Amino acid sequence: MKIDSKFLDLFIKVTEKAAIGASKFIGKLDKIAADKGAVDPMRSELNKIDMEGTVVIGEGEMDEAPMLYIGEKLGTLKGPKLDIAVDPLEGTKFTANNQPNAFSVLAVSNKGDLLSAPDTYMEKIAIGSNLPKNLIDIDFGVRKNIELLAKAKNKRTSEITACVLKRPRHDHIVKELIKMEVKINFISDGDIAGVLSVIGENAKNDIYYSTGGGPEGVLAASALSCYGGQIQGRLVLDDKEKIRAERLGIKDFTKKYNIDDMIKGDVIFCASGVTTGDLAKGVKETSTNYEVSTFALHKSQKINKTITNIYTKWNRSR
Ligand code: VTB
Repeated sequence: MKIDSKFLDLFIKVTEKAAIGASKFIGKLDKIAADKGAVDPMRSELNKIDMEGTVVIGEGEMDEAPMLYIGEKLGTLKGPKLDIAVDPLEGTKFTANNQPNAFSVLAVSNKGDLLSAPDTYMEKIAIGSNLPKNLIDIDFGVRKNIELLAKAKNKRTSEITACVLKRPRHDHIVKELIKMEVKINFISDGDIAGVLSVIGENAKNDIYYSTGGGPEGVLAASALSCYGGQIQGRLVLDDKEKIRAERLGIKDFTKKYNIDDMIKGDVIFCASGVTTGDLAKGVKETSTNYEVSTFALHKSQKINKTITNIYTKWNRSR
């Protein structure tokens, strides 16, 4: 079932408002305030939409009951049943420190079509479009995956570029990549943009290879699925996290999720820039306006656009 095309612009407005909210905290060295700056407008904008929305990926789980918790109902409750994954501010650190690549992001599917991933780590490997289905596999290990990818892309392994989240937990991956003379592009944070760097004609990277957040994995998968890209993810769960995962309906803790396991049908993806980055320009503030750019995808409608809108600031003197 397709999501009605009228929803795309409504969801773009949601991430736009969240990005503007967060932009007020750029360079203020306060991650928590920046996040809240995005969460409040995102939530109130989502609640204006005629839908029966449910948060499947959000700011936390029910027992903590933050705003936009997993299970929270959103919208006017007059309309289709939609599942919503949100990351009101991907890159709280980037925003607080006035660094590139912070954005507000969400993904929307019909009910039941998005994996509800707990806020735990997820091993992730991702590649772009026009490659054989299920070409690579986490369990193959770095060497085999790079060899398979190079062969499928008709390149030498030394011509492959890999994006890696810079963390000590990835030292073994980096060691193997260096041995194979793979070019590495490190990112310090923000692996939604990292995963999405494998898509497009002039993709910056051939593969993303790291362990980051589970929710970020599903959000990135939403965009990848609009391009025919591929991702495989496996949750990394300790005993406490297994209990949380179980509450979200996850039974097989070692399951490797391919893209079709994370995103089952139609999907909308919107990312509005807070600071300028690979996906969208940052919010530009003037004395009267906010100019905000959004990268938006709607799978069934084959929509892939970057749109810039201007919001007039509320005039307090009136
Ligand atoms: C990951 C990644 C995110 O934070 O969750 C990371 O998916 C946290 O990793 O994109 P560490 O615990 O190793 O710091 C981000 O980079 C930003 O939210």
